[in-house]
Amino acid sequence: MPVVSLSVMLLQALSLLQCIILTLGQYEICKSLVSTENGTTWEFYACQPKPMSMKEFVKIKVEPPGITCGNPPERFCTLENPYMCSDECDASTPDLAHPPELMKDRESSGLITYWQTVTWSRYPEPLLANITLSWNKSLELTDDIQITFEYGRPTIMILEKSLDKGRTWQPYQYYADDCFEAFSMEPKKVQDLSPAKATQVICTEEYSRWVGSKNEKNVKFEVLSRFAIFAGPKLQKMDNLYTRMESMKGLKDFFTFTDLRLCLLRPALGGTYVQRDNLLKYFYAISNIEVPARCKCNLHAGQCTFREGSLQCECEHNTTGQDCSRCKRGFKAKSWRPGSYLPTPNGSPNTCEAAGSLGECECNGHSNRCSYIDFINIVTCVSCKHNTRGQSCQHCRLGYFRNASAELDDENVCIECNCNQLGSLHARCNETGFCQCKEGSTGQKCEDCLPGYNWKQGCVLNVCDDEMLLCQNGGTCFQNQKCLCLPEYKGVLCEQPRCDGEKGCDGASAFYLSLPTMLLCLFASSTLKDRA
Ligand SMILES: *[C@@H]1O[C@H](CO)[C@@H](O)[C@H](O)[C@H]1NC(C)=O
Ligand SMILES: *[C@@H]1O[C@H](CO)[C@@H](O)[C@H](O)[C@H]1NC(C)=O
Ligand SMILES: *[C@@H]1O[C@H](CO)[C@@H](O)[C@H](O)[C@H]1NC(C)=O
Ligand SMILES: *[C@@H]1O[C@H](CO)[C@@H](O)[C@H](O)[C@H]1NC(C)=O
Ligand SMILES: *[C@@H]1O[C@H](CO)[C@@H](O)[C@H](O)[C@H]1NC(C)=O
Ligand SMILES: *[C@@H]1O[C@H](CO)[C@@H](O)[C@H](O)[C@H]1NC(C)=O
Ligand SMILES: [Ca+2]
Repeated sequence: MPVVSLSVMLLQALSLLQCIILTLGQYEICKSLVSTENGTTWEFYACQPKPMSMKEFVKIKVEPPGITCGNPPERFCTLENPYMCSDECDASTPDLAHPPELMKDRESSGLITYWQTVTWSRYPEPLLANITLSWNKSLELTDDIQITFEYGRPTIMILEKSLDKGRTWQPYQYYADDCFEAFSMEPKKVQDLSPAKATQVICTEEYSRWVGSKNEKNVKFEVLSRFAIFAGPKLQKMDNLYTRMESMKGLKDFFTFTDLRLCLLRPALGGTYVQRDNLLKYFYAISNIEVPARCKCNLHAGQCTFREGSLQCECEHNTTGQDCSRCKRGFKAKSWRPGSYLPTPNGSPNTCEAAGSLGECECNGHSNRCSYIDFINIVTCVSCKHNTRGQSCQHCRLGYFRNASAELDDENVCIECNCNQLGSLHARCNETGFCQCKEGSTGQKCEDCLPGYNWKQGCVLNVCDDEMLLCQNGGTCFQNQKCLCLPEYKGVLCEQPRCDGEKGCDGASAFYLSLPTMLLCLFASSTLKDRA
C-alpha cells in the first residue's frame, strides 16, 4: 500500500508540475520527465533563457580617444548652477575619476557613479562621443533599454545596433530636440506605429528636450511599447506577439543584436543656445546603461551562462553552437530548425534527431523527410537539399562534385561543376571538379582550347595559322579559318595556281578543278584545236 500511494503522489506531483508548465507558457523548461502507462519518459518543449541585466556581461569602448575627462584634470560647471565651477574631474584620483566602467557598475552604496566626458571647450567644433557596447553573443531585448544621463540628456544622439558582432551597423533610433532640424525626419512616437510599421526606425523628441537635469535623466529605447502593438497595452496577449514573431518578417530580428552603439552628437544645452562664455557646463555624463535581454538560443536552451569570456547558450534538444544553431554531431538525421513558439502555449521543440532514430531515415542533415518505396522495400530521403541526392542524400546532384574539405552533413558538401557548355560534353565532372571536354578544348571547366584550335562557339580546328599551317604564295590567314589567296592561286593554303586558260591545265591539277573551271578549260582547248 505505501508503495502505491507513493507512486500516486509522485504522479500527482508530476501532473501538477505539468499543469504549472502549461499555464506558465513561458518557455522556461526544455524538457520534463513525464509518466505514461509505459513508465516515465522525457518530453521536450521549446525553451528560452530568462531575461538578464546584460550590462553585467558587456565590453564597453568609448571613442574618440581622450574623450573621457580627467587627463589632464579639468574643472566643470553644471547647467543648473553655471557659476559654481568648483567640481573637478581628475583621472589620477579615484574619487574624482569618471572612467567608462561607471556606466555599468552596481552602485550598491547608493552613491551615483558616472562616466564623464571632457567639456565643450573646443566649441564650435562639435562635441562627439561614441559608446560601443559589445557582447559577442546574439541577444534579444525583453524590456526597454534605459540610459541615465546625469547633468542633462543630449539634444542630439543616435542609437545604432549590429547583428554581426560589429562588422555592420544600422540605426536603431534617432533622438533629437528637433528631429527635422537634426535628421530631416518627422518626429514619431512608438505608440503611434501601426502593426505593419512595428519595426520602423523612428526619430523621437520625447527624450531630448530640456526639462531640467534632475527631473528626467533617462533616455529609453521603448521595447514594451513595441510589444504592446501586438500584445495589447498590458501585454496580456503575449501569444499574439509570439505568433507574430514567427510569421512577420524581420520582427524577431528587430529585437536582436550583438552590439549597441550610442553616438552622442550634441550635449544638453539647458533649453537655450550655446553660451560661448561658459563652455565648461557642456559635456556628457552617463551613470547607467540598462539593457534587459535574453540570450538568443533559437528556443533550444533554458539557460545561458558566462564562460570563457562570453555568454553561451546551454543547448538542449541535441543542438550545439553559441546560439544552438546547429545539430550536434551524430544528430543530423533531419536538418536543423529553430524551436517554435507555435502552437501556443507550449510551442514545438524541433529537436535534432539521432541518425537512425526515424526508422531508416537518415538524410545527413539535407532533408527532413523520407518515403517508403513499397515494391523494393526501402526507405529513401525525399527533397534532398544543398544539391545532394541519393537514398540518404549522400551523393551530389548531377553537375556538382564532392567538396573534399566538407563533412557529408555540411551545407557546402556539393560544389557546382560549372562546366563550360560549349567546351564540354556534358554537365558532369569528376571528383576533383574536372569536366569532360569536347575535342579541341581543355582546362578544368573546358573553357580553353588546345594548341591548333581556336575559340569560336567552342574550340574549332585551325585551317591556317602563323606557324605550321602557313598560307602559301602570298595568301593571308583570316581568323585561322581560311586563307585569303592572291587571284592566281587557290586551294586551302593557296598552294595551287589557278588555271588561266593560256597555259592550259595539266591532267593532275585538272582533277582538282571545280566543274565550271573544268568546263571553261574544255571549251578553251576545243577552240584552240579548231583553229589549228
Ligand atoms: C506504450 O507502449 C505501447 C507498446 O509498446 C505503445 O504502443 C504505446 O504507444 C506506448 N505509449 C506511450 C504513451 O508511449
Ligand atoms: C562614431 O561612429 C560613427 C559610425 O557609427 C562614425 O561615423 C563616427 O566617426 C564615430 N565617431 C567617433 C568620434 O568615433
Ligand atoms: C566570441 O565568441 C566566440 C564563440 O563563443 C569565441 O570563439 C570568441 O573567442 C569570442 N571572442 C571574443 C573576442 O571574446
Ligand atoms: C539527445 O541525445 C541523447 C543521447 O542519445 C538522448 O538521451 C536525448 O534524449 C536526446 N535529446 C533529445 C531532445 O532528442
Ligand atoms: C567546402 O567546404 C568548406 C567547409 O564547409 C567550405 O568552407 C568551403 O567554402 C567549401 N568550398 C566550396 C568551393 O564551396
Ligand atoms: C579528374 O580529371 C583530371 C583531368 O582529366 C585528372 O587529372 C584527375 O586525376 C581526375 N581526378 C580523379 C579523382 O579522377
Ligand atoms: Ca554608475
